[in-house]
Order: sequence, then structure tokens, then C-alpha cells
Amino acid sequence: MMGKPVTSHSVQSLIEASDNGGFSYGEKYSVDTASVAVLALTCVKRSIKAPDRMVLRLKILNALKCLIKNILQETTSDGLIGNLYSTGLAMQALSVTSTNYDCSRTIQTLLERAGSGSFENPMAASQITPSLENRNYLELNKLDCKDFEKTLDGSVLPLAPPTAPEGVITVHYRVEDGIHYSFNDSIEVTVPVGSSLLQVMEEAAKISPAKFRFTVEQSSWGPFVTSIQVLAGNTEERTYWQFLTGSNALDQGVGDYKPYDREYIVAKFSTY
Ligand code: B12
Ligand SMILES: *[C@@H]1O[C@H](CO)[C@@H](O)[C@H](O)[C@H]1NC(C)=O
Repeated sequence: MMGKPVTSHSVQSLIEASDNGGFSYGEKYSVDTASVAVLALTCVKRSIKAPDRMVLRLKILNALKCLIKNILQETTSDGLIGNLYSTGLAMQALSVTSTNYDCSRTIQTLLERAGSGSFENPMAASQITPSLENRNYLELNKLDCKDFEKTLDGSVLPLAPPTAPEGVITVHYRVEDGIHYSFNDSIEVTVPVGSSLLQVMEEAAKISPAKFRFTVEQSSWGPFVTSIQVLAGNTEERTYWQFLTGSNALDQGVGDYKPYDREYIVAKFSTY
């Protein structure tokens, strides 16, 4: 890719994963991961010159068909594919494989949500931008920057109106060990309107450190919660702290998510 050699082992693993539901985290299909796999396999496919390696080519074509079907199955009524933050990668996958789908609904929803500030996280913005410009990661090596400046002109996404938060909200916050059931603690905290979930967690930890202290690690997407009390996620054991509103997983991290008044937020130690 980009002129770099790719091992046949990694291609093989991708092909196998696409047939065997290898792109799920927990019970959920990961549209993001499947989409990146489509980009990678398409790149490999393009580098195979017919009539070389026909068997590999066929295997890749089959894997791509299967992945595209799975991705399209995750389309929602408002045109999102997976969730708001997987849609950009999914659009790239559909575009490099020339898949026909009704993208007008998708783009309308994305622009609406971008306008209300849902893509302020730079990683989220970087994953959505290529598809709104009808571009994809596979043509990065061909990008002409002069051309790029032209497209930036006049096609700037609408910015969220600046809001001056006033008043306070009360958030119910619970931390529970959903694996060994070693603890299950709740609190109600009051924070200024517009506070992030991280601020709610900090407030809880200030009031009751023994129950609500936590650690984070900075990552490309912002703060990632690594532990609560003394319980830490672990890559080998595939455990992590999952965040939910009621019983639905949040689609943003604690640094970006802004709870509303009287919301029930749960941090649940889970497996993926
Ligand atoms: C794999 C993955 C995970 C794994 C990571 C563990 C692992 N060892 O692989 C697990 C299951 C733990 C996970 C958890 C979460 N994730 Co996640 N994750 C991904 C995914 C599919 C791929 C990331 C990756 O491997 N990138 C490649 C590597 C090379 O890059 P990297 O930067 O080093 O990757 C690291 C970070 O991405 C980090 N990470 C993963 N997810 C998240 C989420 C947040 C908020 C942060 C700060 C970091 C982070 O873990 C990766 C491995 O160390 C992305 C999809 C995407 N579009 O990027 C979603 C994605 C980044 N995750 C997302 C979310 C929402 C979460 C959760 C908040 C879900 C929840 N309700 O609890 C939690 C984090 C909670 C916490 N403890 O703070 C969203 C973020 C959207 C946004 N606007 O913020 C994405 C885009 C998925 C989506 N479409 O909704 N995730
Ligand atoms: C924690 O307690 C709440 C009720 O207070 C319950 O609904 C929830 O299932 C419990 N969680 C765990 C993991 O036991």
C-alpha cells in the first residue's frame, strides 16, 4: 500500500475475518473496522495484475462482497451507516467498491449533525471529511494540494453556534462491575450546563473518591477511561469500561459527551 509491500498473512487474516464475523466488538458489528478492511482489500486487489494470482483475486472479491453486504445492513432510517462516527469510513468503503446506495439522505444527516457540533473531535472530523469531499484514503498519494485548496473554498462546514451555558444540571452516575459484580455504586452530581461527562466523573470523584476515582489515558480521540476504583481494562482479557445512557452505549467518549439534565449515565466494566 502506498508502494509498501504487504504480507500475504495480513491479507489472509482480513479475508478470513470478513467471512467469520471477525469484525464485531461484543455483539455489535463494527462498521468502522469492516470499512477499513474494505479499503485495505481494495488496495491489494488493485495492485494485483491480471492474470496473476487469480485465486487470491477471487478470494478478495468474495470477501469484499460479503463486507459490503454487512456494512449496508447497518444502514439506519436517517441514512447513517452503523452510527454517526462510522458513516464516513463506510461511505469511503462503498465509494471505492462503486456500490450503489442512496447517499443523499446520508449526506443530509451528516451535514445536519456537523452543523450542530457533533464533529468537533478532530479524529471524528478527519474520518468524515474525505467522504464529504467525495475522496477516500486510497487516493491520498495522489492528492494535489493546490486542488485541495480550491475545494476547501466555499465548502466549509457550518460551525456550531457559540453557546453561553447558564445554570446547572443534575446527572445520575453509576459505576458497576458487570463482569465479577464486585461493586455497583451510584451518585447524583450537579454540574454547570454544557459540562462533559468527564467533568461529571471528576465531580463524583471529588465527592466520593473511594467509589468514583478513575484514571484516563490520552489517545487520538481524547481521554480514554482506563480504570475506575481499582478495576482496569485489559487488552488481553478484552475488558474495558463501557459508557451507557440508560442501556444504550454512548457514541462519544467522556471528553466529548455532554450529558443532559436528569440523564442516567452508567459506566460498566464489560468485555468486547
Ligand atoms: C477498537 C475500538 C475500541 C476498542 C479499543 C480497544 C482495543 N484494544 O482495540 C474498545 C472496545 C475498548 C473501544 C471502546 C470505546 N470506544 Co471505540 N473504537 C474502536 C474502533 C473500532 C477502532 C480503533 C482502532 O483500533 N484504531 C486503529 C489504531 C491503530 O489507532 P489508535 O488511535 O491507536 O486506536 C486506539 C484509540 O482509538 C482507542 N479508542 C478506541 N475507542 C475509543 C473511544 C474513545 C472515546 C477514545 C478516547 C479512545 C478510543 O483504542 C484504540 C486502541 O488502543 C474505532 C473506530 C474508528 N472509526 O476509529 C472505535 C471508536 C473510536 N470508539 C468509539 C467509542 C464511542 C468508544 C466508547 C466510548 C464506547 C462506549 N460507549 O463505551 C469506548 C471508550 C470508553 C472509555 N473507556 O473511555 C467511537 C468514537 C466516536 C467519537 N466521536 O468519539 C468510534 C469512532 C466508533 C464509533 N463509530 O462509534 N473502542
Ligand atoms: C446495579 O444496580 C442497579 C440497581 O440499582 C441494577 O439495575 C443493575 O443491574 C446493577 N448492576 C450490576 C452489574 O449488578
